[in-house]
Amino acid sequence: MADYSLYLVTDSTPTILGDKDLAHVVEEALKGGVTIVQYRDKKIETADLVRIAKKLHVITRKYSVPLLINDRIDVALAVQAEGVHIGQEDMDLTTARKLLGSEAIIGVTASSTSEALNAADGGASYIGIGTVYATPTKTDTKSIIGTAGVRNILQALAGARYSIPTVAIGSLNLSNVQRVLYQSASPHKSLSGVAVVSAIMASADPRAAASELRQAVSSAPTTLSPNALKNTDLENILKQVPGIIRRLTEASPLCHNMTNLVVQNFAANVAICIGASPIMSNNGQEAKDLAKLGDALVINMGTVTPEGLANYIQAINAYNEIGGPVLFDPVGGGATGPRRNAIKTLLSAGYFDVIKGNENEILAVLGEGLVQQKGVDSSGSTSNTAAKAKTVQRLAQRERNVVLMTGETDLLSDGDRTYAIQNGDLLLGSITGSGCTLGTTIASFLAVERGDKLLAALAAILMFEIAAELASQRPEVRGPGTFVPAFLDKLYAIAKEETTGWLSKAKVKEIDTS
Ligand code: 3NM
Repeated sequence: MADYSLYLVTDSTPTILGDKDLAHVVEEALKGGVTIVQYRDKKIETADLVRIAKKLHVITRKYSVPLLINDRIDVALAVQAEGVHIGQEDMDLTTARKLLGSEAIIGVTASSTSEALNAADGGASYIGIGTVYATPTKTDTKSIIGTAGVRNILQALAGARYSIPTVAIGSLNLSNVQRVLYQSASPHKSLSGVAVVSAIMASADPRAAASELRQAVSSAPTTLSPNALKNTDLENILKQVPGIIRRLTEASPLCHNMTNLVVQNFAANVAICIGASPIMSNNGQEAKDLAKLGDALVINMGTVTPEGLANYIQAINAYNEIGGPVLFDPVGGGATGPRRNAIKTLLSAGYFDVIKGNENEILAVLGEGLVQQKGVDSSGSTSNTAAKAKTVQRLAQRERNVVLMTGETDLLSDGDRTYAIQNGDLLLGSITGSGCTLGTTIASFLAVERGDKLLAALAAILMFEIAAELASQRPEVRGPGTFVPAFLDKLYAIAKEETTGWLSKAKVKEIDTS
């Protein structure tokens, strides 16, 4: 069977190929490690198509790599290419198979589960799944399906017991291939590879581009796993919380906050009190240097603007590139259209180790149906704990990360383990920034506990919420105004181990979501 791990689709348009020679680029890409080539040119005369296809076939044969022709069965026959790739609007699969024979590789494009199942049923050799993300290379794409859409298709194929190879396409490049492979994998079926156009064809050094991509697709993205060192016993999990706090105060990790105007000062104070070292920088250009320091990033979209969004993306890429933990707080995510779009943009721009938000925000991230949120605050819930737990688990499974839905009962899941936490104090709801600073706290914990991100988040939540309970009981606390300093004092006292025994107040319960 063909190796689909790095699938090159050619493009001869000047915006992508530039003044480079097509055959030379293809040969360089083969030297770099491309495993299959599709010759695609929608604009050229048939005679030229055949001439160039012949030339490319001489080259691909030298590297024992199959050459497929886009759309044109006649051209594939004329040059004796190994196969074709056909879209939903091209010649039907049955006719193509009849013309090319049983040995030929025939790939079919699918953007939905029904198209994919039909292709598999009809005897396609592989399925090209797309469009993953919008791409300037092909602007007439039917639907942008994201990693969640790819995953649905893989799940449907696995469910119907098809072992057909699959590749994904659409804006895939070195910065996102590992994440896309990881996030799109369903429990029983993963992508066989990735298909790219511009990531290789537009590169000044196609050989190096192909070689880096090949390396990326064939190595496991270890930094992305939400629970590489998974703890399953709740009692054992809770026992580890003080040790994590100690590691935090000893390491004093940098917590890079790209946060809203409202909470910057409060978030910096919370970070200092728990033992982290805050930096409040909304300038994406600084992110590469900050990411290199090796700690965590908070993306809090409380006061998002188009310029802010571009900065977030720069920072997410910088942290993703080196596996630095990133927490996403989609503040007010369901409040306006631009915020809902910002969520979509950010989800496709990179990987978040943890997504935290109130119920409306988490529903907005899930993106199933319109959630109308009033302002950024949490508002009356419409579902019970069991339903919320399922939502949180589903999103964690979809994004393959850790998701926290805050509320009177907090729900935390890595898609596998789901916990309900009933700590905290009502006064947290009467001050601004309690949710945002919880994000800062969790990110700081993620910086020192990377093996089990769910454990990191749980430890952070418990420290934060039990500190609030203890603070509210202080005699000097008479309301929100006096609560804030008492709360900071309690966080500080717990970090310094001046307050002990607090963990016995933890109210955590495992939820059976089956
Ligand atoms: N087919 P790039 S998207 C050729 O969705 C093609 O079927 C697509 O280009 C589909 O790797 C696409 O430069 C172009 O984003 C992909």
